[in-house]
Amino acid sequence: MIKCYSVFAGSARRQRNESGAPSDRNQVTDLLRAFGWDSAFEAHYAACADARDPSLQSEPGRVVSQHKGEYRVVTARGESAAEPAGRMYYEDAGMPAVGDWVVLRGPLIQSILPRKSKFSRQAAGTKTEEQVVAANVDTVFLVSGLDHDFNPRRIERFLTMAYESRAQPVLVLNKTDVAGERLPEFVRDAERSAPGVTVIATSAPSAEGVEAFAPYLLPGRTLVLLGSSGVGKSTLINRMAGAEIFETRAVRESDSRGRHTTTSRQLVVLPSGAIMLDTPGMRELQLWGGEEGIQQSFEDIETKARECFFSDCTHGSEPGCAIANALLDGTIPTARFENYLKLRREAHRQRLRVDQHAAQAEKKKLKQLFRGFNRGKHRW
Ligand SMILES: Nc1nc2c(ncn2[C@@H]2O[C@H](COP(=O)(O)OP(=O)(O)OP(=O)(O)O)[C@@H](O)[C@H]2O)c(=O)[nH]1
Ligand SMILES: [Mg+2]
Ligand SMILES: [Zn+2]
Repeated sequence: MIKCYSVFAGSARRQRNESGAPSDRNQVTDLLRAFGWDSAFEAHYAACADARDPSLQSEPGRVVSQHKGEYRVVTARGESAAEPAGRMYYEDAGMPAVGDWVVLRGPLIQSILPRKSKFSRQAAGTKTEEQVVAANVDTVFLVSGLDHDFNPRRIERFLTMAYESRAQPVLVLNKTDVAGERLPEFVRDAERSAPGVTVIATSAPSAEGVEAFAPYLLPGRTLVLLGSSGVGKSTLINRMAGAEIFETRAVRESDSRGRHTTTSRQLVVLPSGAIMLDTPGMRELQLWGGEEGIQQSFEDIETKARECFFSDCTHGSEPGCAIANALLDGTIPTARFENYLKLRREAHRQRLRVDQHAAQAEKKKLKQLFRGFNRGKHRW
């Protein structure tokens, strides 16, 4: 894969003097700014203990890629390898993710600066564990392919998680060239699954519709493309970059399934100055949190439910049920309402699991504290 940093890596090298220290503070700030550094992160960094102690020689950096525990970060010195400091593994604050601004001492990541947004999911496996897919993102593009991939229920799930992330969601319907006459139907279904959300329709190989990305491709803004494997995420980024920076591979013809061509998450700076994160395809996403996201992604349903005659209406056979009326006249598609209930149940169960997990961790911690105190009791 060809890297897109070359412009910045070069300027980073120019900024280094003999000792490897940045030579010009403004230039350095420019480099960090190219990766999205702003006054809010600067304030977070200035407030952290590491930064206040000059003897520690800490510096801020952004995680630009992560692959099987290997991190790459960009600091004022350019791009280099980094790894979390040992204590990060057993502290409860979580591990760095791509897009994070972190505090480094040498190659060791000491801490994560507060995030302005994070797109999370329940990690694969049985453990109750958060996986941050992308951090500090401004706009999340949720990409669907207008072939076998298109699924309004999946759009609703992704949208819920995008709202939960606090980034701005935009829907991308790619492969308009294969949609044929069904295009208006796809667009209508997508709009019903994502009320009020901007929908961009594109055909990546010919770059048709790709100009609609322009208002988002602003310098210093961080963008991410999410969607199933094979929907054309990397192809779209290549069109935006005007160069083949990411590898792409044909989907399986029988069912349009992708071949998981992109295998790691990576931030690149596009010629427009926007910072783009390509991600491996994700088909199934289990919620992490989600209760707030649901309120936003299903605002139409939540608003309608407030019109029911009874405030505790179960939307069954009660008289004056606004939801039942909306389902009957098709204002709210039945499958959408079912998905809303399903996601609410999933978010609720997930919260219970997280609470239980936190309670168990707290119990363990208290047990250790009591044991420690009892062991050292004779000394007090
Ligand atoms: N017909 C058509 N094919 C497209 C379009 N966009 C992408 N493709 C093709 O779809 C295949 C998969 O594209 P990729 O860009 O690799 O898909 P991806 O979403 O990055 O897939 P992963 O990296 O596996 O997650 C490639 O053969 C692309 O040429 C489109 O708009 N129309
Ligand atoms: Mg890809
Ligand atoms: Zn009701």
